[in-house]
Amino acid sequence: MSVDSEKQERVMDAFRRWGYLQANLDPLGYFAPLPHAELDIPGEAADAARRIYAGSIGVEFMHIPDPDQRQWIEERMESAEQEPVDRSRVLDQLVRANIFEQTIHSRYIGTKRYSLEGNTALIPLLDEILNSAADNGAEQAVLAMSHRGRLNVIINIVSRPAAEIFAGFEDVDPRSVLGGGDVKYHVGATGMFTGANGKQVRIHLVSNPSHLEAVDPVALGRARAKQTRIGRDGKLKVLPVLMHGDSAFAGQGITAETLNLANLRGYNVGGTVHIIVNNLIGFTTNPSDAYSSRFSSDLAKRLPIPIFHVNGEDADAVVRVGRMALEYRYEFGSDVLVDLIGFRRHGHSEVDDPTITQPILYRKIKDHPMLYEIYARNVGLDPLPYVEKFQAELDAAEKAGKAMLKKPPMRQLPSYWAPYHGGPYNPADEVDTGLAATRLGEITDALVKYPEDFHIHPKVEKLLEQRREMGYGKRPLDFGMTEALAFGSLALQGTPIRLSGQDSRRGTFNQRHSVLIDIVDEKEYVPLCHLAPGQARVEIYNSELSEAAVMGFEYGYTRDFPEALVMWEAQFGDFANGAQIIIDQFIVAGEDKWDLLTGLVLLLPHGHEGQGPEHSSARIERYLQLCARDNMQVAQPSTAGQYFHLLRRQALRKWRKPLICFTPKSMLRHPEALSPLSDLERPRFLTIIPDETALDAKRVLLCTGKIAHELRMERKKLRLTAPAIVSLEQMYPFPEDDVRQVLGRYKNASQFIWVQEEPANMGALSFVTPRLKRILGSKLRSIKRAANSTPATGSARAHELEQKTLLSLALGKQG
Ligand SMILES: Cc1ncc(C[n+]2csc(CCOP(=O)(O)OP(=O)(O)O)c2C)c(N)n1
Repeated sequence: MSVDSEKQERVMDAFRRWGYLQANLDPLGYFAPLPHAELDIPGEAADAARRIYAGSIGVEFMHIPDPDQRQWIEERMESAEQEPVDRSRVLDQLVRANIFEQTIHSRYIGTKRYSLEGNTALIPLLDEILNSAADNGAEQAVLAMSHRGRLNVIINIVSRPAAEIFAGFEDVDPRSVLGGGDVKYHVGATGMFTGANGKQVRIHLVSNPSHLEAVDPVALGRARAKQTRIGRDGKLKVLPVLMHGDSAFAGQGITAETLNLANLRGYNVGGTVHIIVNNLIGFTTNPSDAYSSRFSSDLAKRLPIPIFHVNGEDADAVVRVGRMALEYRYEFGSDVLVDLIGFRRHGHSEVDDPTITQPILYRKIKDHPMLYEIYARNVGLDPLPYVEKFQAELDAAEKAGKAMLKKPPMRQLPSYWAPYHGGPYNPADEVDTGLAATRLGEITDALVKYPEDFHIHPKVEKLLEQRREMGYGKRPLDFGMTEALAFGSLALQGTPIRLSGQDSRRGTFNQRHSVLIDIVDEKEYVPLCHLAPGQARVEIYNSELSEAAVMGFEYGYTRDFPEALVMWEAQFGDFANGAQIIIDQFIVAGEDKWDLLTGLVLLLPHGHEGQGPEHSSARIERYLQLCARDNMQVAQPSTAGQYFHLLRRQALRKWRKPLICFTPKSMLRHPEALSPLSDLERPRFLTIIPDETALDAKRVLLCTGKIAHELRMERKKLRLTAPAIVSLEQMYPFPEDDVRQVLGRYKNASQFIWVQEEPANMGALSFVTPRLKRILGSKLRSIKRAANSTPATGSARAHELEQKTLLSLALGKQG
């Protein structure tokens, strides 16, 4: 290399590294060029580099360690030949984006729509991304976004008829959604995008709640499920695109959790295209109060991915970035981020006055022309014919929308949902879940087998030997074994299994051992994947250490894999509240809000065992408070056999409802909770287990979970034959008929006592009390810990004392 070209290369390198800091990134001048000593270079070479790296595009990529990836960006950015842009198409889209907003603005004054104006280049950006995706083999795209510009995207990208949006504004059919439904800028939509190349991509815009960014992992879970269904080319054919707000992206922790999923084997989706629809404001808050770094996107630098900042008013540059971003995703299977920088023309919503908090900015914005006008002038096209054509389309759509008696759903569910239904519980949905002993023996053979040259850990070898005995009825079965038998039998019946959670492969409590690790070379062997040819897939993953993103991902997965048994497992149930938004906004309410079902299972270890306030309670009370209209199932199987039936029931019934399953910790292998093989042969899960040994008792103790076992042990220790101890295994839907029938068998009983180890303001007490009173009237009492602000004491000895008191209160004074 000559001295000159070496110097030129050094200059170029400085701009590759820092050029984005001086790029002309936003239409209203918020990002003043940041002085940078290394860029303070005079001369032609510097000017040329400046044009490339400090124009309307500023790209951050020098933090990417892989030289091939950096070089790819350099070549694309520095190439002398710019690929052509179809300016007529871009103008048409800008017109459509702008005129749609203006039309709604003028016809429905004072109605919220969360206008895209100021960032309408999002439409040509998405158009280019999807067009290029189709060129690269994409057949479907899963899109997620919040309120801003959503209606615009639904019309212009998802291609829903505008009449449907007008019908939403007219609120044509309020009775159909009384008490349910959702606002129009939250519901999802499906449609067919057609690119300039004539190719089509099926679009799924995911339904989402107000809670910003919560939909991110859900969309990725959906993409992963779709990709898995397709198989080998799945990642090619299904593209995930996540759109973020600038304040939300910087502020919401779930964005960090979601980014961290990118390269994990259980969650990879072949690269996500992220777009920050950046208007440099969040409601009334300026960026200086919303993020601690220069760019909202800075969080994304945790990944080795390129970040393209682009001035939203240079539509040609936006389109170019869209193409580069998409092709990068396909070239490297990597995430990529586009920071589309514009402004917000109106207040946060259209009923909000932004001049109160940003008076100078909004004086500037008031006189700022529409982007389509700027673009038409710059490229020398007359916008009028485009405007007139679209306006005529909208006028017709408005009439059609007003004429609609009922707002049509903006989406079609894929055909794989056809066999499943939600709605109220119907006993006719029940199916038998038991299996013959011979079949269980066959499955056991496959579960305990591993290759001959596999060096097994001696402890695991012993465990497998015990499991073999269990599977042949030579010793009672524990939870680890019945779970394996449930998974194995379902996989053999064609139900795919997916379980993820922290340390789920081995199991937090050393109980699962779904993956065997060779002690010589750490190779993995998963017996559940080698049961028989033609079996369904079994996937069990250790997740990242997050609750919200992983649970959201699994919820999303269920949305596109209804025939699979999909489970998210908490390390301890106490930690699930890190995902409270996913629980409240998606799992619990999705059916009522969006008519969308899920069969997701939450496995939540629960039980007071002296491990302190954060390792005791999965908060049964909270789930029960969220139950209404048969929206989900809440169960606590007290034996290994019950757990087997519950899991199989969830997969085999066609009723798709979330299952909140409280699972044991110390009881996983406890003799009291073990089951004989015959328990797996009986037909079904029992919603309530009677105490056959004490049918004459005068007092009946009713409980759920571990305390029933402890009471039984204590009763045995005290050599008592009463009281009766009945275990409620399913709390919701409350099995009133079964409870009535079981309790009715205790003819001599004059006292029924709900016994729980949780404090009075927690556990199932406040849920079961009115329901049991309906059956028992004034004969109902309760025994529990005193109400408290924390679920459990931090002292193991205090716990023991409390537990003893509970037991003796419940068992004392036999009447
Ligand atoms: C988790 C959450 N917290 C608070 C809100 C209330 N909220 C709605 S929009 C908004 C501002 C969003 O700003 P930004 O992410 O920049 O998107 P923009 O509206 O500017 O497009 C806030 C705080 C919310 N919807 N979700």
